[in-house]
Amino acid sequence: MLDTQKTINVGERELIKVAKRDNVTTVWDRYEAMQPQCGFGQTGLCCRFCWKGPCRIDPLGNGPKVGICGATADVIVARQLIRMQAAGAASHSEHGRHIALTLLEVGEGKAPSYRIKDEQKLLDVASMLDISTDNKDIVQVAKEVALKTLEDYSRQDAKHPCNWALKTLPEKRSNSLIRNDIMPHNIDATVAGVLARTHVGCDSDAENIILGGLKAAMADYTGMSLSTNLSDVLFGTPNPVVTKASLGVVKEDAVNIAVHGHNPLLSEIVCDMASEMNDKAISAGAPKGINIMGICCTGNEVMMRRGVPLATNYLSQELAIVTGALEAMVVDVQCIMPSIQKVGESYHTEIITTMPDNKITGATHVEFDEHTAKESAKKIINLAIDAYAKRDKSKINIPDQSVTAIAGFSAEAIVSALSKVDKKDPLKPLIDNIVNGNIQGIVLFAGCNSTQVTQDSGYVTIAKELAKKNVLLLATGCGAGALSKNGLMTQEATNEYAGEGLKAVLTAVGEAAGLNGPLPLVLHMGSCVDNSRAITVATAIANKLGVDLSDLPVVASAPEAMSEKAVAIASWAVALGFPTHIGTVPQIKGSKFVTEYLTQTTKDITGGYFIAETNQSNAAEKMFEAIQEKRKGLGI
Ligand code: BF8
Ligand code: SF4
Repeated sequence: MLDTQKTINVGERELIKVAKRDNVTTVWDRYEAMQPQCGFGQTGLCCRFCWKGPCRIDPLGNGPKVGICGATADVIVARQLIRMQAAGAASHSEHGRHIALTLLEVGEGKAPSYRIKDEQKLLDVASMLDISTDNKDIVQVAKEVALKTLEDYSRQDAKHPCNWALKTLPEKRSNSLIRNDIMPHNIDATVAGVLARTHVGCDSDAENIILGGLKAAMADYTGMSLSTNLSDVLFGTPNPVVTKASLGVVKEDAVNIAVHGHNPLLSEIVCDMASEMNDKAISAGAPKGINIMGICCTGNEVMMRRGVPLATNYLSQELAIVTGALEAMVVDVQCIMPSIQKVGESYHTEIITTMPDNKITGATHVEFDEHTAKESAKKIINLAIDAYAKRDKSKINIPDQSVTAIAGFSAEAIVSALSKVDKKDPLKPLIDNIVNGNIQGIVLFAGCNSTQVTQDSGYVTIAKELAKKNVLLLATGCGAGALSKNGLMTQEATNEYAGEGLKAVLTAVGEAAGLNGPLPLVLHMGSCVDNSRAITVATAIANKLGVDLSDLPVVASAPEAMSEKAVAIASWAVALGFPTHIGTVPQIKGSKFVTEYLTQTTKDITGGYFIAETNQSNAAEKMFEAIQEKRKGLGI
């Protein structure tokens, strides 16, 4: 595999060479060692759900067409798919539960490291959840909001939808989800239900299984929606901020600490303590003090709220260590390659795990606890300062990259920018420009990187093509990472790549918002759980027009999807009615029924459907066609 096939990012390509020099194995080396990958696994036709198996279905030859228990290819494929959706939902919802429980502790005065940073947001959330705030102090409101949120994890009345799903979607969409039995009543019960129904000898109707998976995906939506909003309450609602992205953000003369993972509960406090302990790092010989940077979604969280630079996204996380100047990589949960410990050992980097249920053998574990968050953060920073002295100067290779990135586009920030154009009716300029065609539609880029795709190429290629066709671009997760570190979250990118209509709108709004130029070409909406921010915007537009989400010229794209969480997100995008592109080969191709159901049949049920397309230009074309179809439906 050529380095040019590994990533499009030039700085990262240099570091891949350095890794080779230093005898460090990276994700791409392990990918090559794994070839050829098993065709049964790739198509979803291998079942290991009981110890009579593994059972392999032979799709072409004369081999078995059913498993030992009699499960068909359709059932085997569908069951595995929905377990992925449930795992994604569990991951996002555990994150959400952690935030909700912390808010409860703040409401009960038990978490001194945290406070309510955005009181207005808390009041807005309370009102959305029908909690009266009259004559209540803000701490009491926090407690009630947390308790009402936690009902979504404990409700037993299957007829009562989750509060956070019901209240954040247009009524038409909620009703259709309820009608099709894909509206969850309880996140935990929905996830457990998927595990139960996919046990050997249970649900053996592929369609029924798929619908169960869409419900799990909606549980995922519920978990991320509450995560995003309650994180805003605790840590502030993001506003546009100018910062940097790419591995060029590592500083040779600073104690470099990367926060990696997903949960802002830890990274926020590390950032707070870093400013307090900066002088200590200077005294330890690092003239620039402490330099915090982010990786993956925790990186997106602190980038959005604090302007902390983003070092990189998923696939190149090991390369941050290969710079030879990273003192510590502090990780919490999700998307942390187990390999980083081994890479860290080749340099001086401390890998610090923090969560009791996410440890890495050999790494230093500093247990994080909401009650003693500051003490843990202090310990972590001290470890990093100590590591600075252990650097091997001959191993330092920091890419010479300085890429500006404008981030921080929460739904509130977008509405606020639009309100500078029309104070009374902020959504009007956006809707008017969609109607008049200056903006043809909206695409939300989300999801990961995968060894299946040259890193970041899917995002960058498709974004440029759709921008030319006047599609408004939003991004989250590693998609936001890709688009920021490759220079598309800048005003220059708008001038260079946006079609005339889109450029005119981004310029008008940017100028009105005092940016001295256009909004960036791609609006960074945050981490993966922040995908709910785009739904907030879409719901506001749908409600204003009196239509459903599925009527809007809005598409989703996950060109480099890899994780179970991404499967869950893409699936709820389909459940909400959006044509949803995936650019990696999903492990469902062994079942024609499942493939057709997800790419065609769901269109009649939810209005949404998957567009599976690995060719990036074709994908852009197909998404644009989907946008045109929706425009036609609206008569515009
Ligand atoms: O939650 S995009 S690789 S980092 S799963 Fe992971 Fe995928 Fe990145 Fe964020 Ni999302
Ligand atoms: Fe085989 Fe059925 Fe067991 Fe799966 S559940 S391993 S198909 S016997």
